[in-house]
Amino acid sequence: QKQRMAWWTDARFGMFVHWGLYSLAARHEWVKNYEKLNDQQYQKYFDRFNPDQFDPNAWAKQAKSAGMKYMVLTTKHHEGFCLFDSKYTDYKSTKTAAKRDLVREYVNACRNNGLKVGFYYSLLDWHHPDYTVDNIYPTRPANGSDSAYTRMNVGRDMAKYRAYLKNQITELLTNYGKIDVIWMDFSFPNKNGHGKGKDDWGSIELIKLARKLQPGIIINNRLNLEEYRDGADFETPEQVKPAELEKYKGKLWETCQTFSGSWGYYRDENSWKTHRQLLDLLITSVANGGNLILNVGPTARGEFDYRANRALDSLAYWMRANNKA
Ligand code: FUL
Repeated sequence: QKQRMAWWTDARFGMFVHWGLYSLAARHEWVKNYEKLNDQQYQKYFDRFNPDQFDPNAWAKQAKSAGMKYMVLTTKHHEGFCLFDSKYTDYKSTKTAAKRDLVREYVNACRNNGLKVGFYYSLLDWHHPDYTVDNIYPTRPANGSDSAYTRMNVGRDMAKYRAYLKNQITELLTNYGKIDVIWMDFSFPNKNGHGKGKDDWGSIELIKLARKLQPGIIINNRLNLEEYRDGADFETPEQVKPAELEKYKGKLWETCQTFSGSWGYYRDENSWKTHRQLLDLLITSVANGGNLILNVGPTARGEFDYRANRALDSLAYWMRANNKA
């Protein structure tokens, strides 16, 4: 493990990219859940997905000049939409006006710019017909009663959904060459008996599969295993304040952080961290022996928002100013 983690520990700084149909709504990647939208109401984002400004090379260049050494892109987020050409669904970018495998272009852009390649993949899926309705499903029963859940779940089959997970992880880790990081998201406690855990995902098998297909791959800890070290490589403290990072000292960890509150593009969110705060996060992470993965939520058209570009430019400026090598 130590050897496998060497480049990652050395890298210290990466870029997360949350991009999907929710970018069209421009008000949070959980919009389907927060606004309890059904598939039909959400369909308009699929119908209008047409990222005419998508240029992963520009993303990678921005990451690189800000001093980042790797990128992790949402190949599929909770909404279920795939940015890659999967054989197992039509809910994918190749079936939209984009008509392209966006993951492939992203992978090439990372490699061309000397960045390590990471895939985020959501275990949750608010679109797949076999995925059972649970306590964070967007259109769950209002009264939360067991019988209402049972009624909604007629015809849904998690065993089939688990096969889908395996098939897609296989595609992602077979069709795109060497993949450096896989970030599977996420587990949550079985609240009211309607939550999902490691047996629902088939976590142990997924980790084994990933290791078999990509022996050098680095895996995060969100598969709800008893012991995250049973196959997972690093902890993922999310949105923690710099002052709290000290408690992770001595572990392998990567804190994931947003510029503002949401991960997906949120046009009207005004809680952006200052450039000074971002720098503080980076320095504090490194000082406590961890990594920082800073997130960008590109717009529906595929560009970085001007505020994201300005923040990345400020980091790039600091990197250049302090690079005495
Ligand atoms: C969370 C997700 O629910 C968020 O949308 C985001 O992907 C973050 C990195 O992980 O658990």
